[in-house]
Amino acid sequence: MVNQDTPELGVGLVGYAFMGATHSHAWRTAPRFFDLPLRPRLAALAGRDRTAVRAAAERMGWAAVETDWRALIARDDVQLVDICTPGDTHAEIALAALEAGKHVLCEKPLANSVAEAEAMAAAAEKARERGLRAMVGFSYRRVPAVALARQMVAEGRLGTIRHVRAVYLQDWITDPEFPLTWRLRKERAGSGALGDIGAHIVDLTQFVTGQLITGVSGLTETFVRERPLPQAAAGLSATGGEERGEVTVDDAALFFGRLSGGALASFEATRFASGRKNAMRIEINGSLGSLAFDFESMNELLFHDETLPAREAGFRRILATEPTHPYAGAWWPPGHGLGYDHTFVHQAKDLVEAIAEERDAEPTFADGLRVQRVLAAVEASAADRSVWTPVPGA
Ligand code: SOE
Repeated sequence: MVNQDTPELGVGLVGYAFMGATHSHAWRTAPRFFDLPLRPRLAALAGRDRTAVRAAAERMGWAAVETDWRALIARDDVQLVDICTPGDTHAEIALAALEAGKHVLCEKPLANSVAEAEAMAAAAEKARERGLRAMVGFSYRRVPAVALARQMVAEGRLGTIRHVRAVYLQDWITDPEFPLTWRLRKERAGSGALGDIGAHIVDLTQFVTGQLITGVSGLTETFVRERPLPQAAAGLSATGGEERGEVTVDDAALFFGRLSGGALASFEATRFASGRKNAMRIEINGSLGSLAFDFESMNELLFHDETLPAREAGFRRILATEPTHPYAGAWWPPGHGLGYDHTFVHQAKDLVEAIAEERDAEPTFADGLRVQRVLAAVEASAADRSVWTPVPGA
C-alpha cells in the first residue's frame, strides 16, 4: 500500500532497546497497512555506542546513525524526533527538538517530575503555534478493544460511571536477585511501578471515562531494597554481578481516587504479581452497564448491558476484530487478532495523521502532564501516610 508519491516524514529515533524496537517496527509497518498522508522514513537512529547503534540500525531498518542526540535533532532529514530513552533525558531532548522545529513523540511517563512535565507541556503549547505536534506514548489507548470502550462510554452505553477498578500487574522483578536495572533507579526512571505501569492505568482511566482524577490517597512499597548491579541488560531481562546497590523506587503502588464525574476509582501497579506478565485490566461500572478489559486477552472487551432483562443480562465477550472496530479494519479478517506491537503501529499512524491534518496529536504533552500530576499526588500521599491529596489543575 506504500505510495511512493506520498510526501515523506523523516523520523529520528533516540534509543534502541525494548521501546526503540517497538517504535522502529511501528514506523516501518504503519504505511504498509494504513493509507497515510505522509510516508514515515526511518532517517536516523541515535545511541551513544557507535558499534551497538550501527548494529541496531541495520537490524531495525534505519538509514543512518548518530552517537549524539543533538546531532540527530540537527539533521535536515529529520522532521520528527521520537524519544525512547529512560525518563531522565525526556525533558532535555524534547525541549531541544521542539526548539529546533521538530515534531516530538515521547515515551511515557512524560517526565521524571511535574516540573519537567510542566516545562515540556509549555514548550509544546508554544511550538503548536508553529504547527508542531507533541505526543506522549500511552500506546494502550490504541488497543482496538480499549478504543471501543472509550467510544461506548462516550455514547452513554454505561450511563453514569460509578466505579473504575484498574490494575497493572507484572512479575519481572519478583526474584530478589534480578539486577538493579535503570527502571529500578529513581534518578533514571523517576519512580518504579508507579510511573512505569501505574501511569498507563491512570491515562487509560482518564481516556476511557473522559474524566480526570481529582484527588488520590496512596501507598507505595519497596519489597526488595538491594539488588545486584547489572552486568548486561536487554529489554526487561538482565544479568547481575557480585556488587549490590540500593533500589530507590517503589516496587508496587496502590491508590484510590475520585473522578471529576463523581466516580470512585482504585488502582494497583506492581511488578511483584507472580504469574502475571502484563495483566493490565480495567473494569468500569455505570448505571446502565459495565465494561471489562484485560490486556492478556487484548482482543476482547466484556460488556454487561444492565438495561436487558435480568434473565438475558450478564457479561458477554465482544471480539474487537471487526472492520467496524477502531483500527481493526486495516489488519486481518475478523477473529484473527492483534498483539502488543500493533498498539505502537496505531500510535504512529495517529501521529502522522495529526501532523498532516494540523491538529493535536493525543495524548498531548498536556495530557502527559495531567498524568504526571496524579503520580506526584500519589507519591505525596504515600509519603504522608495516605492523606487525601488533591491533584492540582483537575
Ligand atoms: C515495563 O514495565 C514495560 O516495558 C513498560 O515500560 C511499558 O510501558 C509497558 O508497555 C510494558 O512493560
